[in-house]
Amino acid sequence: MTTFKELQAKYTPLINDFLEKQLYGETNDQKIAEIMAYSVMAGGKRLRPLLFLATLDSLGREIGESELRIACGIELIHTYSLIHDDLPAMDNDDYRRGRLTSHKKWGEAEAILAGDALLPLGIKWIAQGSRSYELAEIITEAVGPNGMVGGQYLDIDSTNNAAVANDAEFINRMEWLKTGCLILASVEMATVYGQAPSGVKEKYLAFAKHFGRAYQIYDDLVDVVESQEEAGKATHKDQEVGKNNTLTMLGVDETRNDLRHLIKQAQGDLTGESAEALLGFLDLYQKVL
Ligand code: GRG
Repeated sequence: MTTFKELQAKYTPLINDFLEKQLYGETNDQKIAEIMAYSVMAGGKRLRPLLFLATLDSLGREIGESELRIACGIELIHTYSLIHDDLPAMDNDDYRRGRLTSHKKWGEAEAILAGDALLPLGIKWIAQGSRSYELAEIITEAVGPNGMVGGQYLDIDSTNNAAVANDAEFINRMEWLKTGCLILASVEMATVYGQAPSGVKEKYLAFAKHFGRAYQIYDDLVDVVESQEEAGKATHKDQEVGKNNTLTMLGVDETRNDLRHLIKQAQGDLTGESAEALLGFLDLYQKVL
């Protein structure tokens, strides 16, 4: 059985090679390909494509060119969301993945267009790799108004709205839509593509829901832990810009407790499954506990 570390070591370079080669190979205008590749090839963790591949591996399925194409399609869609999230009209960030954000490097219109180009290309790769209407439906639902875009809208809409600062139900929903839906879709597409039996599929989806919920609060905790290490104090940029999230609602200690609880639940979800590679994703969270 493959461990998470083995899977990561084997597939991260394959994902990176595929992304770079196909982005330039399938785009007629090499300048827009360069703008897209600037963000795609900036050293992301490839978490969502690896989740897709780890699920297939845990289901005992082979991984070849088609599976890699689907996995990379997910990464294109994720990268589009990061480029747009960083824009002045949204989070207005200057740096992402250790380099200038797309709009800082290329200009705002160029960054919008690079994101606009990555979204349909990602959907095309998933459709080409899977030849499945069901996968196309899962991914488009996950990133549309009932998923990631819906969550981003709630986030923007609730910024500086103190009335929701302690509304746990609202904050859970917003974070789930913004971050969890695409993570769940990455696993769900693999269970459909890999033809998991329904009892098995349910366990994998339960895992993905707990893992995906945990990922957003982990991401916020990383900021705090890193700023504590750097500046010796607990600060969080979201507090400064009026954002509402689990961390601003509960504080560091309770958020950590939530994360510990979610990890336990995710481990329990896969009881009885040989899913070592998937369970290994939970080790990521140790960094902030
Ligand atoms: C603009 C439609 C639209 C949506 C944006 C993904 C997102 C929604 C916003 C990004 C802001 C953010 C921190 C969201 C939480 C999701 C998240 C943790 C993104 C970062 O993903 P990682 O950690 O990053 O996988 P890398 O760079 O490793 O891919």
